[in-house]
Amino acid sequence: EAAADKWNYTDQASWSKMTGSQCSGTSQSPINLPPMVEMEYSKNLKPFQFSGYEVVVTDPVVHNNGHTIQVGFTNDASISGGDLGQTFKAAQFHFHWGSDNTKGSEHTYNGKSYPAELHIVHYNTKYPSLTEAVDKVDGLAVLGFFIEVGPIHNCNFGPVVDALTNVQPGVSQYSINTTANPFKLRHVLPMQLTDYYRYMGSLTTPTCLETVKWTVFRDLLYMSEEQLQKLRSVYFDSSKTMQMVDNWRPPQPLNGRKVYISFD
Ligand code: 1SD
Ligand code: ZN
Repeated sequence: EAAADKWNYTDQASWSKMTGSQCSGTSQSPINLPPMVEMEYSKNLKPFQFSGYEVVVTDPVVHNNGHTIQVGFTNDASISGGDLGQTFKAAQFHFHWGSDNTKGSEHTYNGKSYPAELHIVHYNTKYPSLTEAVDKVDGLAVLGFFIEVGPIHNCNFGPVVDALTNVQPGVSQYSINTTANPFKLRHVLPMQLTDYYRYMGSLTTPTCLETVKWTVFRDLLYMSEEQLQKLRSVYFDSSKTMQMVDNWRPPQPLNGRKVYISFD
């Protein structure tokens, strides 16, 4: 792999020394979402239009990239509305999680961490690909969802979580059989999608490019303790010395940025 991929979560101080890094910039992600009174209601933050989210995901591939578990697919799914200005196409989704339930999310709410966070990475359709869009100021829109531990198995995450035993490093790509395990992007998301937080930020991984319009939803997702344990049972690399846990970056300074809310 390219040198740019050689970073880890235990030495985050060195992220800013990487070539082309913006990791010590002033509009970094994640952030702590401040208490309600410190956020600003915006009437422009209308509901999103989710297109292609209701179809059965085609050719889903679960990939251990050494930093996270990422799921790619070939069907078209996109978002517009939500004051994005343009249409953004879904490229992949992935997770960040902790070694225990007290931590794991990247964003926090009023100082509170959740056991995990789901990110759906979208790129502006004015660019031909995620790679082209990633360094453009209006390139990316990431949707973030807090994942809380719940009492029951979330069957909507079943196909992905059950694939985890097959994506240990070395066997890094695993295709989900959608005949046996069909799933839809919409079903992975919470029912209610009208209430969200919005701010301008960055990728949460090197090189932390400040090209992301962030949306974090108010409604939580749930996974069972067993499902969270399955995430924690993946290894970072083929030496299998470190379980893939705590692959989250802590909140970064707001530096005067405003956080807007779609509800009041
Ligand atoms: O961590 C992911 C990274 O794996 C990659 O998907 C990148 C987009 O190219 O996005 C970041 S994040 O900011 O969505 N965490
Ligand atoms: Zn992420």
